[in-house]
Amino acid sequence: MSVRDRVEEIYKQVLDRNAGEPEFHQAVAEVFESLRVVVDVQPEYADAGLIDRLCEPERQIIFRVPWTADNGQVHVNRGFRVQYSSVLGPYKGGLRFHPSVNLGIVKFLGFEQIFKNALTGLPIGGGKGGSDFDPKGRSDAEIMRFCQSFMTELHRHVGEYTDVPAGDIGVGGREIGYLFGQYKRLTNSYESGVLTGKGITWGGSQVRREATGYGVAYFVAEMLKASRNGLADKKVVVSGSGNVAIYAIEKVQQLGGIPIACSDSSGYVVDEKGIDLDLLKEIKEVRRGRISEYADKVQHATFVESGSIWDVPCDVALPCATQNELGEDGAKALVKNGVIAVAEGANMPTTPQGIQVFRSAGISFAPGKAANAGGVATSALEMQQNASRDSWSFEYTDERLAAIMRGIHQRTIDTADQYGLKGDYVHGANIAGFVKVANAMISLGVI
Ligand code: NDP
Ligand code: 2IT
Repeated sequence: MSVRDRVEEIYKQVLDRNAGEPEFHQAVAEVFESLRVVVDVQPEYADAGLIDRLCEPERQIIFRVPWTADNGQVHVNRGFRVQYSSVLGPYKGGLRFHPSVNLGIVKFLGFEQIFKNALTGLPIGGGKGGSDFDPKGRSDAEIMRFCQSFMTELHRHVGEYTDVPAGDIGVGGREIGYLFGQYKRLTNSYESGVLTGKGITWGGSQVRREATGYGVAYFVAEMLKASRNGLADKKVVVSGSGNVAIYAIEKVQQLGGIPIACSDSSGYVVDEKGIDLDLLKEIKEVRRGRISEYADKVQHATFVESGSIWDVPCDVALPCATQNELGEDGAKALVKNGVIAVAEGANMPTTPQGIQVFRSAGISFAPGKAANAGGVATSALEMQQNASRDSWSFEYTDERLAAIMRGIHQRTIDTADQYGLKGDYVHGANIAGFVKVANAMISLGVI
């Protein structure tokens, strides 16, 4: 059997053994596209069950999460933690609370995380978790009771040398606080390194809150640097208005770009004068409100309830909401309106058809594995600070983040070059991440 045939056989097995998990299939398919390129040159990577092992999580935990609402009603949610790969370090990756969460979603996120974490150059493995709990409209007390119940089970599976969760959709500083509090109570130890994204006064790192969004902006500035004078004066459309979107907007502004639109699940707003960040933070971070409130407050801004944010003409597009939010039609609209670069702040926000549109049009396109790695990289910096009982300044941590993003950008384009795929960030990120993980797997034997 040829090496290529072997790879196809493994891919078919993945589909058969993980039925009904389309997002997981999609994430695996995207990486396999790059693996075909690698095994043609280095067939040894198809030996010793290496790819088969990489497709199977080391451990998958599913548990019941019962909690009581303010009105006394008992709810039962499902909790997940997929501990995917610990070959480079403790499992590391966020927790997502959203009604769409299921095992397939957590597996796709965990799979992506392995390669993303490898690309950072820091010693972290890959994992992901979460729950189908819907935090929308829930009181602080309900969120706290849910987090406590979730951690009551999760605590036996995590630890600073084992598995280190952080935030993702629906999980921010407030939730990490409640989760850490319950972990501390159950274990009777102040084990700071068990979670990242903690508050600055109790073991958190400066810049972690900002890191994913800042990192996306640093990355896209690198993409534009060579030929286009960076982000200066570029019109930027950012989908979402959560943690990643808000801090992508902040850093884009600091780098001279003009973010003109953002969104949430109810619609999008356009402000051609540039998004008023203080107002956006007030609506989203303080009041936890809806994006339409922005247009209520800013007269010249418009709110569009149905329709696609990708119809807004721009130079740079940063999808920062969720998976598969940018499809073929959105990509075509962006290309038609003259977009020059797209960088994924979210995980897998662009569909394979969307990516194909950008490729065919020669648009610079950076996958989330590379462009949004600043969040987890700064989590690893938080772990470093916790381990050494130190805390760094905002400026120093931000410099470290910027250097890490430049490093990821360089590694990605160098790897693409090396395999004859100049300028292809998708293959570059997949291959650079894979080769690092694969070499470590070979060293550690069949485990
Ligand atoms: P938040 O919960 O802070 O914000 C999510 C934003 O996306 C909200 O505006 C939300 O709108 C919108 N959104 C979520 N789901 C949907 C949906 N199904 N349809 C339309 N809009 C949706 O999450 P983050 O900003 O932390 O995460 C955003 C993305 O970035 C995710 O893909 C996440 O995996 C990825 N990411 C996050 C990192 C982090 O450090 N937080 C690191 C790397 C990647 P609404 O409020 O209306 O639901
Ligand atoms: O997708 C991601 O990289 C995250 N949600 C952040 C993970 C982390 O451990 O900081």
